[in-house]
Amino acid sequence: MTTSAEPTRSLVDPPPVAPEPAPAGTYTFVVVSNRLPVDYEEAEDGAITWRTSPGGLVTALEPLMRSSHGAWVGWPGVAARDFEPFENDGISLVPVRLDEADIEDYYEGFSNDTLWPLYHDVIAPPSFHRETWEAYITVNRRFAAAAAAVAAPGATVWVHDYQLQLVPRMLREARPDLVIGFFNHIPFPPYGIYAQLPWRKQILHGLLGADVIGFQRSADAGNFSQAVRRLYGYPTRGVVIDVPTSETGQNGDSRRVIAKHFPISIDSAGYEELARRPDIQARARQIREDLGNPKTLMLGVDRLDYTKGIGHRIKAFGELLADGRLSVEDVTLVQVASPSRERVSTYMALRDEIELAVGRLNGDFSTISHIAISYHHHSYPREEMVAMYLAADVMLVTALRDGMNLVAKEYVAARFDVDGVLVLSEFAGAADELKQAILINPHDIDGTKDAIVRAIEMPKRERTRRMRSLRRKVAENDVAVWSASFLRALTGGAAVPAGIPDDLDLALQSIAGAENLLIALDFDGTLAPHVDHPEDARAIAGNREAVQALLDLPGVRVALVSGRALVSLQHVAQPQSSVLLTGSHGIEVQLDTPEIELNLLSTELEQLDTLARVLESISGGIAGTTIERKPAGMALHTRLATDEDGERAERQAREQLGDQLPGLTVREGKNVLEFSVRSSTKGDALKKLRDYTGADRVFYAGDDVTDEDAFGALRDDDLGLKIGQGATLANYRVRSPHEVTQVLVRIAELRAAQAG
Ligand code: GDG
Repeated sequence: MTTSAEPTRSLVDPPPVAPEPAPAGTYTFVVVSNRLPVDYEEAEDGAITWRTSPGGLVTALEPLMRSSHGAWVGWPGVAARDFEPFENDGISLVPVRLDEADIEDYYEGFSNDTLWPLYHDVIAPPSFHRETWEAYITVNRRFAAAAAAVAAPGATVWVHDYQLQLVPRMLREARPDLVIGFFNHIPFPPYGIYAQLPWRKQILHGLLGADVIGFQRSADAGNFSQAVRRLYGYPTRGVVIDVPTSETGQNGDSRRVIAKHFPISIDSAGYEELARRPDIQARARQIREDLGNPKTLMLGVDRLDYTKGIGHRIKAFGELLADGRLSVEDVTLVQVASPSRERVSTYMALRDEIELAVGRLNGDFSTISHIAISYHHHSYPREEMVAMYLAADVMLVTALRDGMNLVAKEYVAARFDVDGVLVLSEFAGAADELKQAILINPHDIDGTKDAIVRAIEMPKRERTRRMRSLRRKVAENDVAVWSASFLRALTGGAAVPAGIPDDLDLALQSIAGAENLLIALDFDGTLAPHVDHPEDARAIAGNREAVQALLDLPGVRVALVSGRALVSLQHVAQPQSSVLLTGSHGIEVQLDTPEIELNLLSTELEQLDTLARVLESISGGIAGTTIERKPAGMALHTRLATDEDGERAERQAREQLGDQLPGLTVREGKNVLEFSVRSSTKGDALKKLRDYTGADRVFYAGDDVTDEDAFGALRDDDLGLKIGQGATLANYRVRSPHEVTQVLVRIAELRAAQAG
């Protein structure tokens, strides 16, 4: 998140009398960041004005803030002043005081002179000072205390960025009831670099106080998990880290922490809306005209920061002019370098270095009528930025290391004309998503020069094709999608304790007494841990015995309810012969007979034939696509095809089948499109099983979203058990397949005891 002064402000007059803020401890959603999203101004007569800074984060969180009784905790941007909590633009703001010394040591010192360079792969040498570390602890404690004071019982608190990495742990210690999320806006470095930090264990400990730790790229999350393994030895599996709850780790209890990538984005519709404004388009034309209508206008927009590779960009451009591959008559580079961290000495030196390079280059190449680099050490209103994006034929993002780089996404969002070329460093997080940009290694000056020439010469058709694909990515993954997915992981992600909770045990005592009891169980993730290769899944040790104990009891039936095809389910589960089976989300059933029932109608069989014919012909004509037969449908796989071919195959399949078989059910997955002639859910499977067994009460356990259909089909007397995290309709939850086995054993014991 940018901490530089945001230049555009919409003026918001303070209400004559500040509205009463809600009393402390009542906010159910709290955001904590170094800077509040407002700037302070004091008129000569002492009147205070707050102007909102319209960053992407505010846009994303504003609706939630309003609807969920939210508060924002942060520094209001003016030193050594106490402000009472106040409301601005409908958001409750809770100011945290920073004195001059705090700004020097915690912000400019530890945050921006130690963590920032260290986390950006030591592009500049980090300083390590014990006094600034102490200040970092003190200020983090102040932020944690402020958040703890305003959060309601059980509230969700979302802490942002590298300045506040100790806050999650401090908050958890003060308020174990809270659900705590943390998002790191900048990269997390590889272990070899992170390990240089003298306080490396303390920072990890601080972060691990959160339930969900978000990063920009999966590589950042991987670096973090590796640091946790190396420095603490905690077990990690994929995105899950098991953190012992006791200091010694000896009582075996642990909290589950998620460390995962959630790539941040922008308010893409907002940028497009600005770009479509006639006045802004007119301004874009004006900008080109004022620059002498160059054939190609190139643009760089960055905070003046050594991570952004501004010097590398200027060097590449200068060499192209010197080589005669580009001419100042044809090409102009506009470079906006917005002022940033101007009191930190590295930044002062950088400014001198960049301005020397710009001056030298202009001296060497500019003519009276054509300037090589139009350089601006200012901030501009957002409207002006969008006009520049529209005016620029080529956008240069040459960061040496960047968490995401929002400028790249803003350029794409603004280009509603589906034109313009983005040259993007592979060291910016945005490169993970924006693959249709021209990706460069900015350290490779020759490669960068070639990329610039290629961008300038790119034919219109290729520009359009690439920009269309970039625009789809940015439109589909905007900042609202980002915040929603983080918060979903967070609120569904509060740690699930190990063992059988007391309320579940009570419910088990009740259900064990049913006259006819149906125990219906999902397999993957419920009886068997999830594995990389589905064919390797096996139920955990002890599960078979637990199921057998249930099967031995009168009045109990056990069923497996799976999304797998039945053949595959039989292979991995190897169930006892009296276990009832349903597969393919209820399309296949096997109830006390060796035969699998499919029950397809003759019209459905005909549809299946048509489906096969259409998909075979599409797949036969497009390389890298394959088809898979399913019991009541077919899947078109595009994983091995190029993006373009995959999209074409899926489009053709949808179009042709939409015409020929309009009633078909379509499910879209990652690189797979699945068509079924019969739509069925695990809820349908459960109804079938209930009818067949005549059960008066049902126990259902599952871990997946598809199990929600089964939970939805349960009656008041039944018992739904969700395994793991995530939103659910089930009324009880346990942590893992180990607990499911314990639960099955417990039901068998209780029922045997009740019968005896
Ligand atoms: C950090 C991470 C991550 C810049 N100059 C002006 C101006 N800006 C706006 C841009 C953009 C924002 O500032 C800069 O965002 P970036 O993502 O490019 O970079 P950082 O400031 O370093 O941000 C970064 C980000 O956090 C979010 O997580 O992407 O990697 O380093 O929105 O448009 N805006 C206006 N005038 C300017 O002169 N109005």
